[in-house]
Amino acid sequence: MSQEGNVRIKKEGGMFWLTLNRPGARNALDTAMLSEIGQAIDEAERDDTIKVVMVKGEGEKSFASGADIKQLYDKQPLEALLPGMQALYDKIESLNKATIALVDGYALGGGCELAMACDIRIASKKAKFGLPELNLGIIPGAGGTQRMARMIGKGRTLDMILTGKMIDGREAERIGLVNYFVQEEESLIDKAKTVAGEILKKGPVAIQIAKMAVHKGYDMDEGTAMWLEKLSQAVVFGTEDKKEGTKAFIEKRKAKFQNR
Ligand code: CO8
Repeated sequence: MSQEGNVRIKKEGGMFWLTLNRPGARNALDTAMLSEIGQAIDEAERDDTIKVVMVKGEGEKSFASGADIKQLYDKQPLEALLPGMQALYDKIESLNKATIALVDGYALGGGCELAMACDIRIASKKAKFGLPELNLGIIPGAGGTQRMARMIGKGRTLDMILTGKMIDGREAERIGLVNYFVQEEESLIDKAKTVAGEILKKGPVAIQIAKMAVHKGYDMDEGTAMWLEKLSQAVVFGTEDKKEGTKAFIEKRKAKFQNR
């Protein structure tokens, strides 16, 4: 994959930086970029040195402005049934690594949906979130109607979708659309590195299984989800990392997890 194409990647201390790189189009997600994001996610998935994928947009104006509207114009009805953006975001949600979206500037439509497919969202003062699809005569189609409702409730989601309004990072934090709103004194990158730093201390197997239990369990009935949790725990109980984590606590030292 090109290191300087529509997507840039950089690996650094267990973090996989994935930068959307079409600043001239406000990082609009065209098919080429979606395909490159998919390849980058595959690469992160296979790399045992990676624990956290950090998704950001190039430039300060936009995280991602949504699907490329110039490409949308020509789309035919049956193309909406193809896997496309929705499948890519499902893949990101199911990734065996933690994911953090760093939102600076616009996160609109498919851009907002991309941020919602990540495990943790951090917003800067310049962040603006919205699902403006109805302005184009379409509806959110990459998880917006579902992930947002699960995150902030049906009432607020319908307000966002039907009015197409944009909200800033502070409001997004207030309603639970983002986990952290970065104040004046701290940069978005520093905050994201601090959050990632906490995840990097954890065992990779436990990260993966915890993610799966939350994401998959959320859509099950509670009794089945509790069983999923129990069975997931049985899996991590069998790992070397569990022995190391508990032993390190007893010996009053930091655990060294090894993905086993
Ligand atoms: N697609 C294509 N080009 C874009 C997009 C976009 N989403 N957003 C911005 N651009 C381009 C502009 O056309 C412009 O190009 P040019 O310089 O060639 O004229 C350039 O980026 C800069 O844009 P602006 O001049 O508008 O920049 P501003 O800073 O004034 O505004 C905004 C930035 C607010 C982001 C504005 O560009 C905007 O409103 N963009 C559209 C946002 C939008 O409607 N997003 C939703 C798209 S639909 C979607 O995501 C559906 C997903 C589900 C699809 C499922 C398919 C099956």
